Amino acid sequence: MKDIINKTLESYNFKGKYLDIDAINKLDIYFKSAKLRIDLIKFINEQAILIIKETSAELFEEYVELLRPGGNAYTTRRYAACIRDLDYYLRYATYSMLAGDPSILDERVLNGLKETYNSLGVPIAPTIGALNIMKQIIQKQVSQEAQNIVNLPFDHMINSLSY
Ligand SMILES: CCC1=C(C)/C(=C/C2=NC(=C\c3[nH]c(/C=C4\NC(=O)[C@H](C)[C@H]4CC)c(C)c3CCC(=O)O)/C(CCC(=O)O)=C2C)NC1=O
Repeated sequence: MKDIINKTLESYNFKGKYLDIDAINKLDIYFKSAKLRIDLIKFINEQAILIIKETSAELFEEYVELLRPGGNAYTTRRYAACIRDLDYYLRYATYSMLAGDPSILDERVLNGLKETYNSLGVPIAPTIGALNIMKQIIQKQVSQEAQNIVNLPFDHMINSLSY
C-alpha cells in the first residue's frame, strides 16, 4: 500500500537525490488538496449505502438479464456477492482518493480479480459498467475539483478490468 508521499520519497531515495522542483510541486498540490480529499471521503462515507443502492438499481436496469435465471447475479447468494463487490470497489476507491495513489487498488482489489471473475463466470462488461455508473453518481454530487480526485481510482479500476 502506497500513497503519493511514500511513493515519491521511495523513488528519490532510490536515486539518492534531494526532491527536485517537480516532486515538490506535486507534493505541494497534494497537501493543498488535503481538506478537499477529507471532505470528499466524509461525503462518500455518509452516502455509501445510497451510492451502492443507486448503482445497483441502474446496473440491473441496464443489464436486466443478470437477475434472470442463468444470469450471474441470479439467486440471493450471488446477488448479495455482487452488491458486496460494489461495496468493496467504493470503499477501496475512497482509500485511494485519500492516498492520491492507485497502488492500493492493485494490491487489494485488482490482483487476481479478473482471473477469479473469469473462473466464476462473473461478466466483466457489466462490472465495468457498474464502476462507470458509480463514478458518475458521485461526480454529479461533488465539485469540479473533487471530480478529478474521484476519477483516479475509478479510471484505474476500469482500465485494469478493460484488458
Ligand atoms: C476486497 C477485494 C475483493 C474483491 C473485489 C472480491 C471480489 C470477488 N467477487 C466474487 C464473487 C462474485 N462476484 C459477483 C459479482 C457480480 N455478478 C454480476 O452479475 C455483476 C456484474 C457483479 C456485481 C456488480 C458475483 C455474483 C459473485 C459470486 C459468483 C459465484 O460464486 O458464482 C469473489 C469470489 C469469492 C466470493 O464469492 O466471495 C471474489 C473474490 N473479493 C475481495 O476480497
